[in-house]
Amino acid sequence: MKQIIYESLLTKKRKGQKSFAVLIDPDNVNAKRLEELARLAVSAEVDYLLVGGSLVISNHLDEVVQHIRSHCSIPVILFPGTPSQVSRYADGLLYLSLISGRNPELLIGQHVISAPAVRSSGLEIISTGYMVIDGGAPTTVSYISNASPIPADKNEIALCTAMAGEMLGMKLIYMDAGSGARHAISEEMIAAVASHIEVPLVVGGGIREPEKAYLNCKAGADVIVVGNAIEKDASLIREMSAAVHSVPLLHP
Ligand code: 1GP
Repeated sequence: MKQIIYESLLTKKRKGQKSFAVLIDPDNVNAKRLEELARLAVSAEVDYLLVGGSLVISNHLDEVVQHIRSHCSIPVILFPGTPSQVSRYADGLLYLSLISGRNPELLIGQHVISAPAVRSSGLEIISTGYMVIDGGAPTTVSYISNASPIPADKNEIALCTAMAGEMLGMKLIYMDAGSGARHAISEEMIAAVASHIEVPLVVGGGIREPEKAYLNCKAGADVIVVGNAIEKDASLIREMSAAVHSVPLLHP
């Protein structure tokens, strides 16, 4: 199975090169908006476009992905909230297992049901240990998942969870405070997790300021995901991307 996106993440991680991803919720975009986002993302040198949400109500995922693809060549990675959110027009798919929760359906149950469709999609599948961290208010993901998030100050739980995910073979750890979280994940927790794993670390949820994106990268995040703040103000794409890419390389 092709591993183009993942190989590029590993290469960047070795160099300490950080990536910026914009999250697009198919429910909140139309063709005009997608064109604007694609244009801004290209000029800001955004690394990845994530498409998905915990509750996709609309039924136009294929259309959304095709529309993005026709306007830019930034890799499109699906971030599915439900097993039905698969589009063969994307480049890759985060195959999420909610390792911070204790809901067997989201750990393995839905994967069993969707496995044949996911495999036959031909997408690059990236096995991802998904960890929801308390962001100060119930978010859609915590409600839908029916699983408690990791408390925001329990760094040791977060790092043990991430270590377990990595040892179980997950290729990526995604720490998420949930879309629109009141409080983004602390740099202390990010640093604790990053120093105990070797796979790339994705961080998202409630990041509103470029400064916070920068500090998260300095703490050890490899990929920063921003959705809500950009939905409100698309011009933030440029500043966020610049902040993430301004982190000095390990071996320039
Ligand atoms: C949510 O990590 C993403 O799953 C992004 O969160 O929408 O709050 O930026 P925001």
